[in-house]
Formats: sequence, C-alpha cells, structure tokens
Amino acid sequence: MPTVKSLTGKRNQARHVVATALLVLAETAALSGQTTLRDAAAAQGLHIGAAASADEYGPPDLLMNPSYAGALSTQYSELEPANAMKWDVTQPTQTTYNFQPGDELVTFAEANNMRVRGHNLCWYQQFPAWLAPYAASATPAEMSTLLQNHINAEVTHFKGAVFAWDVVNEAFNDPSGSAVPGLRDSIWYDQPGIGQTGTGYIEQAFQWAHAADPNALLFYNDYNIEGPGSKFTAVYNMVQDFVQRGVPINGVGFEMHITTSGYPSAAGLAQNMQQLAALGIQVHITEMDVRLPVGSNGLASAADLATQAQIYQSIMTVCLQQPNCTAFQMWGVSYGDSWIPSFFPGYGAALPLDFNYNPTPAFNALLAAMRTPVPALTASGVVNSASYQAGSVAPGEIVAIFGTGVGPDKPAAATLTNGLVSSTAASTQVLFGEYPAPILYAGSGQVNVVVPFEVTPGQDVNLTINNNGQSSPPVSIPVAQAVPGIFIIGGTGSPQQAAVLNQDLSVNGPGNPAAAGSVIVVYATGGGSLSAPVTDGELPTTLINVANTTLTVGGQPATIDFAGLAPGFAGVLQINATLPNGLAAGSAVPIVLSISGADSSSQSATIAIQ
Ligand code: 9MR
Repeated sequence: MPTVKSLTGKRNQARHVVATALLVLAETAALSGQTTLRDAAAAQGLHIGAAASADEYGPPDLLMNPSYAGALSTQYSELEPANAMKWDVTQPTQTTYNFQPGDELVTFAEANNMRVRGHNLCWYQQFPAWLAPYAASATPAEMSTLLQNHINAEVTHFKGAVFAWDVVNEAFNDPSGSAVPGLRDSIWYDQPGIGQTGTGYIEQAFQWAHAADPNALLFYNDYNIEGPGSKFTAVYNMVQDFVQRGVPINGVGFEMHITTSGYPSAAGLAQNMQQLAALGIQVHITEMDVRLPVGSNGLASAADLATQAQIYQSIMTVCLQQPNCTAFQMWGVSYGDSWIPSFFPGYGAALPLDFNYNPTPAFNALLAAMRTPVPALTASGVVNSASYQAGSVAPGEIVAIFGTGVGPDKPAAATLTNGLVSSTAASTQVLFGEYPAPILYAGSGQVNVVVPFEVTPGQDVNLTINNNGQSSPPVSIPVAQAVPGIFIIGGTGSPQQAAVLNQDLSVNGPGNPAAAGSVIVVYATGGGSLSAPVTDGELPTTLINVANTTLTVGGQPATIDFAGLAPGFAGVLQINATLPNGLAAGSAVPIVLSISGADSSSQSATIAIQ
C-alpha cells in the first residue's frame, strides 16, 4: 500500500487537479469610487494629462482663469505646454531665449503635483520670424550649431522639471496614394539641413538632448501612426534602427487627432504599441482629441457625442491593457482652448470638458474605462472548489469565490510568506470575519482561498473582499463542521471522474481502472475537525487527521487507512482507502465521501473499477 509519504511525490497531479477546478467566469465591471480622471488614472498607475497654455502669445493668462486652472489640476496629473516650449516662444531672436511661459507652466505643475512633458525641440514649423529667412542663407554647419545650441539651452533650462521631451516632432510626410512616407522637407533635414543624411538629423537631435539631460525620457512624436500602415512602418523602422545602434530614444508619441470616421481600431492600436514594446519603447498618447461637426454655438449632436465617447473609451482601454502605454494626454483642457475650431472650421467639441469645464460623455467614458471596480460577490458565488456546491463553508475548506472585480485584472498565483500561503495576492485580500484567508489564486472574476480555521461551525461569518483599495459589501455565509467535496478531473459534465490515484500511484480513469480490494487515494477538500491545530496557510509536514470519515464506492464502504490533510498542501484532503473485495466493475462507479455527518453525494463523482 502506498504510504502517505510516498504520495507527496504526487503533488503535481494534485496541483493539476486543483488547477482544473479553477474556472474563470466572464465578468462585468461594477463602478464606483473615483470621480476625477486624475484619481481614476492614478488607481490604474497611469498618468493622464492635457496640453496647457499660460500667456505665451499674450494676455489673458489662461492659468489665471480659476475654472481653467482648477480643471487642469483636478482632472490631470500631467501637462504639456501646447506652445510655450516651441521655438517661436523660446527663442524670439537668434541671441535671446524666453523660458518664462514654460517656467510658469512648470511652476503650476509643481504646485499641483503634476508632471511636465516637454514639447518640442525640433519641428518643421512654428518658427520665430527670424528663423526661416536665416535658414534660407545659412550653411548646414551654421544650422547644426543653431539647433545644437537651442536644444542644449532649452533642455538644460528645464532639466529636472521636464520628465520627457518630444525631441523631434512630425518628421515624416504623408504622401498621397500608395507612396511610402519619407522624411518631410525642413530646414533641419534638407533646406539646408544640419549636414546629416537620412534620419541622421533626428538621431543627432536625440544625442544633443540626451547630453543635456541624461535623465529625461526622449520621444519621437507624430500623427497618423496610431494604427498599422506605411507611416507607422517608416517610424518603426527608424526607431528600431536607433534602438539597435544605441541611439538614446525611450518612446514614441501617438498624437491621436482623430474623427468619428477616422480612428485606429483597438486591435491596430494595440498591435503598434506591442511592436514598440518589443523594442523596449514606451508609447504616450500625446494629443488626443476627437473632432465633431458643430453648430454655430460650437456644440455637437448627442449622437456624435455618444460615438465620440465610445472612441475615447476604446483608446483608453487599449492604453490600460498595454504595459508600455504610460501616459494619455488630451490636446487641450476644454472646448474653449482647443485648437480644432480655428484649424477645422465647422468642427469642435473634441475634448472631455465643454466650454464650461463640465464633463461630456467622453469624460464619463474615460472614467468608466479607468475606474477600479468595487468587488462584488453573492453567497451563491462562494463554492467548494472541488464540488462547486454553494451553501456553507467549513474551516480549512478551499473555496472558489466568483464575482466581479474580486481580484486583479492580471491573475495572481499563491505566494509564500514565512513558509505560509500568503493572505495577500496582488492587492487582493479576503476576510472571513476579521480573519484573512490564504489565497491560492486571484483573478478579477474569481478568487480561490482556504477558509481560515478560526471560523466557528454553527455560526454565520461575514465574507469581505478588498481589492485595489475597494471593499465589497459583506456577504453572510453559514459555517458548517465539514463540507466534503471530491476534486474532479476535467470538465463539469456528468459523470464526473474523481481525482483519484490507484495503488501504483497512476491516475484512475476509465482507461486505468482500480482493482477491487486495492488501495486508492482520493483528493478532496471540505475540512472538518483536525487531530492537531493547523495555522492558516500552513503546508502540513506531519500527518494530521480529520475525524469521522467514511468513503463508499458503488454503495459499499471502503476501509479508511488515512484521512487527513495532504502533506505539503493548504486545504487539500487526502483519503487513502482500501476498496471492498468483490466490487463490480464499471467505468463510472459512484464514490461518496462523508466527513462529520456531511457528504459529497450531491456532486455525483465516480471512479473506474476493473
Ligand atoms: O495646439 C497648437 C496650436 O495652438 C498651434 O497654433 C499649432 C501651430 O501649428 O500647434 C498646435 O499644436 C500642434 C502640436 O504642437 C503638434 N501636433 C499637432 C498639434 C495641433 O496642430
């Protein structure tokens, strides 16, 4: 007969058995909690931002408008100067710099605990009046010195204040038809250029920026690269080349100036992000707006706003799902400061806050995409992890708790703390009354735990789940002395093959029946009183028995050789029993486990007998 000790070598089978008992159900998110974009993003570990202005083009200073400043600092954890760090503002003459408007935005950001994204150092337009005429007669060497000095002066000035820079902006063109995008003509590339070929001028700009602030993240920023296509491919090829040759680039900005008829699919956007992730490159959504046709009052139809909201929600959802999407910015704070109406006459209403800084449907959609769900469960979703029967729980029983938002989106497995199964997985905790339960698995729709030994049979216990700072309302569950369930191998159909080893430690099944009179090992859960105290989360190393156990096979009692905790497991019972002689053969012979007066008959488990 196999000893208990030799059976511990069969842990993997039992683990498999437990694993097959984990069925993850579909879920829907219950909402509550955060009411600002900023708080909701923070709970997801995401920075959310907006393009912002002070008085870089003269009064009024938008930051002095309490509604504007309040919306910016309340809703966003990051800002990017819409214009204040561009050439036309920062280098008004060839020999003077003006960083005052940028400084004002940095000061505002620091006062409100926000990050600043710098935009931009090298672009083909928005020049000060002197620059284009200068370039028209300058040599490449002079242009190179000019660009180097500008990048060095600006990055040095904002060193430590700007966490990431758009070093080069919109360098690729948008040829018509099927022509492949190439580099756009510009004073930095070829008119006259800084004396570099191909993407060499871009590479040079990154090197200068890195030299001025080695800690700043350096981005290439562009539009029409959010979905797969030839422009993305052109940018990707450049980034791949830079990464392979050690050029200091950390990220790509996807601008996301889109319409309700022209926007990337979720799959396409995710694909582009993943391709860049494989290069170790971050993505920021840098300039999102979704422009809509508007009336003379600047407002859009309800139908268009609803479509726009879905688009915002889908883009945000993709960003949350891709680990390398690390910031999400709107291009403006409200309808009133958006660039859209003046650049696209007849369009507007492109942002999540309206003219009065009130939330639009897009705002609510962004919030819905980001909100951490409140864990929700019901008593009927708390089941024995072997039998899937709801009802009572028993001390030491493994239960599966089905619900929504009960665990992390990214499933977490059990961990050990000081040799005990930990009662925290990711940011999930399960409490029976005041006692935390050791967690074997935690996903957003299902958490598997071992019921703490402290619960009292005959009384009800309040079950609560905490996840990511949100607590479920308590659910009251009766506690029983024992709730035996036999683990099942495979699906939930009928009959259900029990998780049983034959005497030679092979797995019992219709193709591998046990002989009458031989020993079998049955894996189960469902507690009952123990012969020695066990600590929650303990993986027992000594033999600890459960009381009052019987096992019938084909209606006949088997002889119990050992019934207790499976050594090395939390919550798993192991019953070694000798089958009656003269047991009739069958591929699905009923097996019923009874502990302390409760039995497993409702689950119709079977084994194979030869
Ligand atoms: O929002 C900016 C607007 O105020 C300026 O007039 C315009 C000038 O080109 O630039 C806008 O910002 C652009 C950004 O710097 C780069 N991507 C496209 C943005 C919208 O044009």
